[in-house]
Amino acid sequence: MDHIEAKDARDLPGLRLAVTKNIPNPFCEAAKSLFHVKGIPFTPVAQHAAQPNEDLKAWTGHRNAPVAIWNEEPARAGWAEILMLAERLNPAPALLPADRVLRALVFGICHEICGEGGFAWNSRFMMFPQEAANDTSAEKGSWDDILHRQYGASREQVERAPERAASVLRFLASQLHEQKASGSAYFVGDGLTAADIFWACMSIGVRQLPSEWSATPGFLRKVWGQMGGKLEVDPILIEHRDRIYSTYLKLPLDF
Ligand SMILES: N[C@@H](CCC(=O)N[C@@H](CS)C(=O)NCC(=O)O)C(=O)O
Repeated sequence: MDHIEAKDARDLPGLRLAVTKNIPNPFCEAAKSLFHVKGIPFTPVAQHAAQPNEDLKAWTGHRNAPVAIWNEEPARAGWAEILMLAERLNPAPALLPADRVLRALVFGICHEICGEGGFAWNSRFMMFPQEAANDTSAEKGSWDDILHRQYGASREQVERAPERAASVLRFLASQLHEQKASGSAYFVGDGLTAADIFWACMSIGVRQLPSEWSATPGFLRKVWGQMGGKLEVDPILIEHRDRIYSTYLKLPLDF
């Protein structure tokens, strides 16, 4: 992916999407996928993992990624805001059902996957060394220091993370089993929604994509492998992920 630096992207028109460079950051993979499925072009802006990203921060108020900036509008960094922007910029294909109850279910499932306290946040806590929880002595600017300050990792959060992540995975699997029993291969209703895309992209740490699909750097494969090894994942979740990737998303991943 041909990223441009934040300082060069600021004055460009249209959609700019800050995404982590050289790393398949699941939140970024999800944001890119939303725009890909809808055919919405964007200028990729480099976010450098665990770095201060001063120009990006000065421009958008955010150091991490993804951040979506549409023309002069305020920057959007949360998964729900980015999804709503994508829905607005190109309503088709709709990734949210028109039916209010189903729509609320999609949002709830996405929150369990991506939101604070959900699967992705807890699996990230599982990548923190236990002994580093609450450690404020990490060297300033180091990976641990940035992660602690950015994402908050109390000892309680780190200790309970595996159980919390596992309970989301059980919920997601039971939803897919119920849907399968009623003849659907999707999380909600009978077609693709944001819930399918968020699960596909957020699952890539817990069960990694084959190297033909993702040139994930070795250090990350190692950390993700240790994290994923601590979680049971019902095969239906991975079958679903693989089908969503091979049917709808861009392969191989481009980061
Ligand atoms: N803002 C996103 C979360 C984004 C996020 O967690 N990004 C992390 C992914 S692990 C990131 O950019 N990590 C690299 C860094 O912090 O430099 C949301 O709340 O939906």
